[in-house]
Amino acid sequence: MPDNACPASPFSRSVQWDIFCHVIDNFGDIGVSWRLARQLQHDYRQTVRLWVDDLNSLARMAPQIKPDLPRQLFRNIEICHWLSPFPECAPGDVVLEMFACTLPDAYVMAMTRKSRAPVWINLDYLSAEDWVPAYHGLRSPHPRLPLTKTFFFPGFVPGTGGLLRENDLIRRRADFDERKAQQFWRSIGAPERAARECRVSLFCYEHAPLKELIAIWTQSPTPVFLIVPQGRIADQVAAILSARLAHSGNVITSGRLSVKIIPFLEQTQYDTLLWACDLNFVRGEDSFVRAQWAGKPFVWHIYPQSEQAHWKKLDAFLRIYTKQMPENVVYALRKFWHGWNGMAEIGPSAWQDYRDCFPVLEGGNAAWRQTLAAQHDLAFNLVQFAGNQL
Ligand code: TRH
Repeated sequence: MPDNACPASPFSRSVQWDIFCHVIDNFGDIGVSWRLARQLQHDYRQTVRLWVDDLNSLARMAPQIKPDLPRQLFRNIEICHWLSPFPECAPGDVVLEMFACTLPDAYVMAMTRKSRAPVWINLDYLSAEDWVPAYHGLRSPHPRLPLTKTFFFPGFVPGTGGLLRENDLIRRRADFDERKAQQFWRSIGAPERAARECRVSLFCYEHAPLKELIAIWTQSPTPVFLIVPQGRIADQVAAILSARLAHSGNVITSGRLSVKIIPFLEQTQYDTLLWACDLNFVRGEDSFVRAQWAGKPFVWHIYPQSEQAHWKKLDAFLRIYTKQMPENVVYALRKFWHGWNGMAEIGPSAWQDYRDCFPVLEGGNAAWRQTLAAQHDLAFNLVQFAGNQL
């Protein structure tokens, strides 16, 4: 609970939240839902029920969860398998539909029967585009029923819903020192760092120019140690290097490049990986935000959209993120990010120029993180908004 919580504030009350998550693909929908559920419960003491239609995806990042149970309590969150037909249940005080998933009809009807209509929020995808503040908070009355939905847009600038950031995140990140990093490397069976090694985490989509970058790294003047969580990308990396197996534990070496495939980590552990590496390749939404809190140089592989709409989104983010950075750094960073996202060629000079910027980038990232941390976080904004309506 924030320090400024007083008895009349929205933060002094615990209300019941129902979060609905429909897993479309990948891990982003459930990744954001699970992180938000944990923070609402832990930092704001809200009562949280999370409805998920694919518990296997959740179990990948929280292995204690049993995908075959219709209901279970974990970390004080009630996790329910969202099945059809939807079971009869009393709706919560706040109903959060993640990324415009369609709520079950029976549940919406039950919402209308409550003596006080629940606060109904749609949490949308993250974007750095200029239109976001104007759309954040817009209300949409239901065409037939006495219910109103509010659109919440996460974002990077004031006037948006903000970003997920646990109350203790900045402190825990600051406390993460070399000793903790070494402990982490031991815990995942990674070797000690070699001199001048660049340690890189890799999480991206299959269409990334992996082959090109692997060829560059193989010939790199300094060693590159790549860590890849198990999955399709690990298989692809192993195939490019003609290694037969992409087991977790494998270390594959080719020229100056070594690759270690690790198990898909628990969500909290994934943060630690981002803190410990020198460079993080991230994607989608949640890992992208976590890389910004980690503060290390990062490369975003944006989720692809039709007609290359995502390129505009990528440039919108680059504009605000690099605003205070020196021109040569902006140039090198844009060139590399564009290359990684298929907007330009990616060659050895793009890598080397980008790599040379790391010392300056660490400073730029710290300043960027400070700007973001000066704003309220997404869970705070949601609790405040919902509490003020109830
Ligand atoms: O998996 P994603 O590509 O998710 C995407 C995006 O959210 C996209 O915007 C959305 O439209 C699409 O899904 C449906 O990338 P993202 O958002 O980074 O989510 C990955 C989650 O997986 C994140 O919460 C971190 C977590 N993770 C782990 O817990 N352990 C791991 O080892 C790894 C690699 C990731």
